[in-house]
Order: sequence, then structure tokens, then C-alpha cells
Amino acid sequence: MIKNIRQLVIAVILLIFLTPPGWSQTPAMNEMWGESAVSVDALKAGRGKLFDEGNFGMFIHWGLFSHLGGKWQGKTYYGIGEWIMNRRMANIPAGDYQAVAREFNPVNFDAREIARLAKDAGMRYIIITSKHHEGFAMFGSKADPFNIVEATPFARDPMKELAAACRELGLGFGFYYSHNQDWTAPGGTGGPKTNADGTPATFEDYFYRKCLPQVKEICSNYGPIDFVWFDTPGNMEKELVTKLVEVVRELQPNAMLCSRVGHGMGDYASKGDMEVPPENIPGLWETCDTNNDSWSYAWYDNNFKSPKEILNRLVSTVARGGTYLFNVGPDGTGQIPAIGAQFLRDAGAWLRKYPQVVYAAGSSPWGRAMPWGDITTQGKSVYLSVFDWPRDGKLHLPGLTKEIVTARLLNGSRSQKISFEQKQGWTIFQVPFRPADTPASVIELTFQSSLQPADVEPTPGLAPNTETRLLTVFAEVNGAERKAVNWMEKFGEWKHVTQISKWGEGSWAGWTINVLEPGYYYVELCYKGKERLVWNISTDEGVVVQNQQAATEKYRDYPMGILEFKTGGQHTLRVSLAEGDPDTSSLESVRIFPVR
Ligand code: FHN
Repeated sequence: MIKNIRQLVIAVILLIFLTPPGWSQTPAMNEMWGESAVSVDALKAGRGKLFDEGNFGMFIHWGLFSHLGGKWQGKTYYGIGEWIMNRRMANIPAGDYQAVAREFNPVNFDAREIARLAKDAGMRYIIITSKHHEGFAMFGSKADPFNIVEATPFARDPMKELAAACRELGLGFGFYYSHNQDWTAPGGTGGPKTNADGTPATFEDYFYRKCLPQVKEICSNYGPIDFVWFDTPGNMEKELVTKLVEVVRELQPNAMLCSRVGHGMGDYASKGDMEVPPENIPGLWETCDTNNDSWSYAWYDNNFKSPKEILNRLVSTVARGGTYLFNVGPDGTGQIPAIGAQFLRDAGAWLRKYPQVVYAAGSSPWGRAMPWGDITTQGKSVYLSVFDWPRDGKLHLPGLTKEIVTARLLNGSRSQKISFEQKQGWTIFQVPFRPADTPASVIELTFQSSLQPADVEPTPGLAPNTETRLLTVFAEVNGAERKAVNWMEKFGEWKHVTQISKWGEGSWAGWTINVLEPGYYYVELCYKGKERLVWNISTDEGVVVQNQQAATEKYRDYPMGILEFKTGGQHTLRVSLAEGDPDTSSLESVRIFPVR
């Protein structure tokens, strides 16, 4: 027994001393929100104008990890490439990682080409990693020699080149800086606990020797910058965060600070990684997303979002009231992978035809996405961006209560008038059978005055020619728990949903929907859980669908049966768990679509 305890103690000591830095931190999700001391209106008129009106920026994750590209000593590690040092990935000791700098020579880096791509994609600014969690500075730094000018054969400062290229093309420019985590600097969070001479290193040592001076450098040596994007503040002391904020405010008074600086000191809120929220959010906020699965380059990762997906996520973010920051990961030679670059150019070609849909556009008065796409506003105009074009010549818009002055189907500068009828709370547009454009067609509606949320009856509609998804985020919940959850699929690849679990006796989730045409509809539930579950779906007309289906640990649509709406008009629909574990059975949404 004594022998076992002794072995345990030795094992713990070995673990503490031998574990490489950084592994205990995973990409953080719960530290994103914060509010600025300056009012939103003042920010919009001042330093936040580019952010607020631009609505679309390029994020770049580029660093020493890009040279590794997801591979270490011949083995591929799947997950976000910039975390390759992490214990859950290749578990690389700090010294071994630092040695990689000697091989890093991104000779194909062309700042003008990257800035040109951002411009062609319709992006209005670039924010690039100046130092990520692994501690390597992608700029010339006097504060720390582990930087691209001093430690690599490249020996150039690519940030100088990129800042200049952005200025030349009229793009905004800003830096990402990992202020809390530093896996190679003694004292940085996740970094070595001792200095080179063996003396203990504190976080203050890292902060005053490296972090603060480097933040001064990025705020001094690159001309006026528009953003400083700090990330993963963790448990950083407020006093230290305040010092960083003061430096930025003093040296770069026009730079916007993202809320991930910590302690509520940002100018705008940053949503969780890769999260396009389902409901409108007031204030200044941003979603950052990536063009494949990893932020930084990984040799195997060519799961690039199509132009349609990029545009759909961009338009939806703007329609919810936010700004979209879309990431690319140049490889170790400095080049952005070709497929991702091409898809961005294709998205940009569409944006050049319909700039009014995105730039300086307002959120959707409906407060949520439509089954066929999404809605943005500009003055007295409303833009319907239709990504899923109806095949029967009818586009359905529920809940509009204000009179339309004109309805036109746009195609760049050309447009054609379209007719519509209004019945039972629906506006039904007669549209050509073929979409006017790809990947989305745009319909412009004009009104006597700008359309407000009060001009829209927000009940979701059930149209006869498309599927409708009722999200739990919009449900009335009785006796169960609704909660937003997020999880990683691959390491660092985040998914977000709002779901309902902890079902109690007699509990249910309910929705009111406006049914245009009575009849039969298939109904499916999207859920996760254990073993087999029995769900009950009932309507105010006494129709019941009850069925058992399998459950797995991932959310998936399961067919439940056929639901009949005997009459058109407003109906209520309730879902309850009839059999199964009440805690782990987690309902995400209801999908309804016509049988015909
Ligand atoms: O850990 C980082 C991650 O590597 C990446 O930089 C993202 C981008 O938002 N931020 C952190 C996780 O939230």
C-alpha cells in the first residue's frame, strides 16, 4: 500500500515536471463577451465605423505552425493546426518547437496578393495573427528573439509588408495577439514554469518582459491600425488587462478591441468560434469563422466552405445584426490554399453585384433566418437573399404586415418586377422557375418607410413547398431546461446549439406556427440521447404522432411520422419525451416538410 502511494506521488511529480507546456488549456469558449465603456452609437460614428459598416473581414492564422501543417515527425495530427504543440495533439516540447523556426522560410509570401484576395472577396479589412499561443512572433520584435525576423532564414517582417499592402488597397488592418497563453515563454500561461537559468518564472515575468513590450511594438511599428484582437484571456488579472488596453488606447486610438481582451473591456462582443447565432443580437458583435476546419494551414484539410456556404453564413450573420470575420490559413510557404482562395473570389463576385445586401446593411425585422435564406435591410429597402430557390415558382414570406411599394427580382444592375399576393398572413411572390442568379438570387422590396420589427408578425410559417425547422431557441418551454451548449467535433472545431433537456413530469416544448395549406407533412426531430427514445408530438387539433427511434451521442434528424394539419392558419405544436432518460435526452429542433 505504502509502496503504491509512493509510486503515485512520484508519478504526479513526474507529470507536473515533464508535461509539455500548453496542454492544460483548450480553445476557450466562455470568455467572449464584454461591453465597451463607450456607447454603441458613439463607436459606430467613430472608431467602429469600419467594423459596423464593413460587416466582412479577413482573419488570417499564420505562424510557425503553418510550416508544420498538421504533421509532426511524420505523423498527421487532426484538429486545429495552431494547437499542434498541445498534449492532445503532437505534444511537442517547447525547445523542439522553437527549433522549427530554423526551417521556416515562407518564400512565396506575397502581401499584395493576399490583400488583393481580401479585396476581391469583398472583405473590408484584414486581422492577422502577430503572435499565437505558441509564442512565435510573426513580426520583428526587440522584446523577444523568437520571431520571424531573427529566428528564421526568411529574416523579413511580413507584417510590415501586409500593413502596407492593405493601406495601398484601402483595406483596414489589425493584429491578433495571444496575451495570456504563451507556450514557449517562461511564465506565460501554458509555458515553461522556469527561466533558462532554472529560476521560477511568474506570469508577471512573461507579461512585463514579452507581452506588454510586444503589444507596444505592434501598436507602434505598423502605422495606424484598426483592430487589436486579443484572445483567450483565461484568468488574467484585471490590472494587467487594463495595462494592455491603456497601451492600445494611447498608441492606436482608432483601433477596435475585441471582447476577448477580457474583463468586459472590449469595444465589441466576439461570439464563440464558428458560431452563426439563430436569433438577432443587439449591439456591436462579430462571429469569427474559418474557411475549412482548422484555423491555420493543415496539409490534409481541404474541406473548404463553398461560395454558397460562405455567402449564406455572411448574410445570416449580418441579418442577425453582426459582422463576419472569415479566416484563411496560408501554408508554410506563405500561400493561401488555391481552392479556398477561389471560393472567396467567387463569393466576392456575387457581393460586387449585390453590395447593398451586406455593407452597412441592417438586421432582419423577422429576427431569424427563413427556410430559403435570409433578410437584410437598407433604408426603405428589404433584401431577400434566396439561397434555396423554390421549384414551383412561389416564394413564401410569412408575417409581413406592411404594404409593399415595389417588389423586384434583381440581377446585378438589371431587375424585373415580380407580382405577389397576400393571404392568411403570408406574402407569396410569383417568381421564375429558374433562379435569377447563383449562388443566391436577391429580391428587393421597397416600402414607404423603413421596415421595423413591429411591421412583422414573428410567428414562423409552414409553407407548402419547403421544409420548416422549428428551433428550440424559439420554443415555449414548460417544465424542462433550455440551454445553449457547445462542443468540439474535431479538436478545436466548435459546434453550437440551443437544446432542451432535463424533461420533468408533464414537460413539453411548444411552438405556434402559421400553416398556409392544410394537409399531410412529414415530421422529424433532431435530438441526441441514449439507447432508444419515445417522443410525442401533438397539435391543438388533437393530432398525435408518437414513435420510438434510436438515439446517439450526436444530434441527428430522426423521422417520427406524418403530421396532419386539418385546417390552415395558426396552430400550436408540442413535443414531449414519452420514454427515455429525461436528463440526457436533448432536443434541438423539429423539422417539418410537405409530403408532396
Ligand atoms: O485557441 C484559439 C484558436 O486557436 C483560434 O485562434 C481561435 C480563433 O477565434 N481562438 C482561440 C479559441 O477560441
